[in-house]
Amino acid sequence: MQSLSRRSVLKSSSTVALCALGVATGLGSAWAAGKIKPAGSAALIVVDVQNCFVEGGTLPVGKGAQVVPVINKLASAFENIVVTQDWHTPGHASFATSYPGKKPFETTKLSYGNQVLWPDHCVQGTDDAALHKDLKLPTAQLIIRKGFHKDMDSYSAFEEANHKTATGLAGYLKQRGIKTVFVTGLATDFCVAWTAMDARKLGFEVYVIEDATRAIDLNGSLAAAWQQMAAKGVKRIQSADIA
Ligand code: VGL
Ligand code: ZN
Repeated sequence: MQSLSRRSVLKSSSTVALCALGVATGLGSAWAAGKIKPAGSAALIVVDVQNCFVEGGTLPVGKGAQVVPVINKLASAFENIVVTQDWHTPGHASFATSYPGKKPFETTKLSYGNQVLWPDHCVQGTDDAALHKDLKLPTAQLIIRKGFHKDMDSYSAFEEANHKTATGLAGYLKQRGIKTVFVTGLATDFCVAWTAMDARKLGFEVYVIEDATRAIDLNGSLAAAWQQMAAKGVKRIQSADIA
């Protein structure tokens, strides 16, 4: 009898220790007792929630529109919000139609490395490239457009695919005293992941809010993206973790 109750005490104290470890290291949100309250030095980045990436668009991400109410709700927790738009020229280098014989979702080699070839999407000024009509972010302060150089793609909101050409977003955030970014939007495994990883590289603390994203998941790209993000110190949380 006595040893039984002793064992149950031991068991419960080890659970407490695990919880404390989870909070201390920021490992996963499951252990976190408290919620995260974004500070004045935090920004919500809303990536590419555009008609092109939802049902009826030219490059629809499965269930893409489901991020809209999640992001609208998150917005009230942030003083600072930045929105991005994928904004390609007609005949863009990332379009399969720019290469005779190539089909969408095949790849090609460009000067800066491998390029996935996409259906024509998010062409500048088209309704397809407009922000989703139900996205309600009246307090957002900046809309940054990317992928507008005809010969180069830009998944990341910070730098284009050559890893040299800056979009200016890092300078903007740093001049405004932003230290932490929370990344949401479409697609988890492309523009969200590249934006999050570049933000780490540029010295920001970075969270990706998983249920405020949806993925394309091309040949295992989603699992690979989470792995690469974790390796770079990007923290994976859920919208319920935000106070
Ligand atoms: C994206 C593929 C091509 C994205 C943009 O927003 O994730 N993916 N262009
Ligand atoms: Zn694109």
